[in-house]
Amino acid sequence: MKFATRAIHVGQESDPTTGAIMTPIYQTSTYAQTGMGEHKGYEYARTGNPTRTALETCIASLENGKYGLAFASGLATEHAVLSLLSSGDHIVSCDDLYGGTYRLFEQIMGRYKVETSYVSAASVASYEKAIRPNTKLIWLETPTNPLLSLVDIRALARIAHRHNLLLVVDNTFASPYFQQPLDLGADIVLHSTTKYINGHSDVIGGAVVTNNKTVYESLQFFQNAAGGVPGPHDVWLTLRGIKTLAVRMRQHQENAISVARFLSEHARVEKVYYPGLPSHPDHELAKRQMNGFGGMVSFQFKGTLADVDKVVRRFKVFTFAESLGGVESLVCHPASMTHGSIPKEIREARGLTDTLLRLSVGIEDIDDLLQDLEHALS
Ligand code: P1T
Repeated sequence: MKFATRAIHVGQESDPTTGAIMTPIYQTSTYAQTGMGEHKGYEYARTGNPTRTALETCIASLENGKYGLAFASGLATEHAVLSLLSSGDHIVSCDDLYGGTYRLFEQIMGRYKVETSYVSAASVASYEKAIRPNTKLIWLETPTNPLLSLVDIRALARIAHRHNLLLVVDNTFASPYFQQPLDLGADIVLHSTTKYINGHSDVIGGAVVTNNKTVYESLQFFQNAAGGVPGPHDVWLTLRGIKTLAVRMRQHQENAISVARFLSEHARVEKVYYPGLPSHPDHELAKRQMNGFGGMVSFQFKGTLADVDKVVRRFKVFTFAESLGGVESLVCHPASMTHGSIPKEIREARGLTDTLLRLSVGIEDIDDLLQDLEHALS
């Protein structure tokens, strides 16, 4: 089955009891058991829930993976993956990544003596150079949040495996529609399903997919032992959203291309970051390793922080808010919002300046989006 069909049907067969087309919301904390050790596959809802199983099966299929697990948020998913490490281990990651991930690495994992080195996001060689005897993971986002750099997943997978490391890819920005990292050699792919996978800005969630049985069993153990699971209603909303992932992603991309072109020609825009633009340094790589370029566009505004504040107040269709990947367009100021937990000097050294704005281009009519941008930037 092709992607769009799998998004609608995998894990979501009609209910065997009633024939209901939609996966029921199994709003239960526990399940009747017929005798000691005898039950219908479910004992307690932290350990498993059929609505959650449907989502886990569907996301695994969309990532071309064998095993999927859902969590209560993207960060809870990351925390689960980090539970594969022990005190004294080391991570090599990219220097452009979601601020919350950086905070988790530094302020939580750091306390457990797990150290992270951050290297230039797009440079394959820099990851290998940073590997130490105690390195266990290479962890990357591609495209990165918020500067939309790419790294060659296939090349990094070769490096990771040569050094006996696991390669983890946060695929939130591309979504499985535009990129399947497991096919390129990654060991673990994760998502904030809060974003494109759910797509309607009404759920916080996360998921991880792998083909590695040992990794899966460790993550499943952690899911139950630490308990950061999503509730059945959130999971059901995510399943409802995932059915339209293919059609939404196509429209996000179509609108994002128009927005990126518009911004590239605008007098008050210093620089546009969008992998679909031929001028993007990773455009050729994007064409090779992705099936599309996605719906996120960032840009440097020509002006001061005070000017940027005026711009964000003028939007009428775009909403000034954190997050991304919903049907509605959002504009975000990473320095004060999503990446505020990264110290200013580190942020700026990475190119994440005070005049950077990030757009999550929605699926509204493109004429309205361009008119809104024109008005806000004027
Ligand atoms: O918010 P949560 O579902 O916990 O997901 C965290 C997360 C993980 N990975 C990436 C690439 C992300 O962008 C995020 C969350 N990001 C935002 C809230 C944002 O506006 O960038």
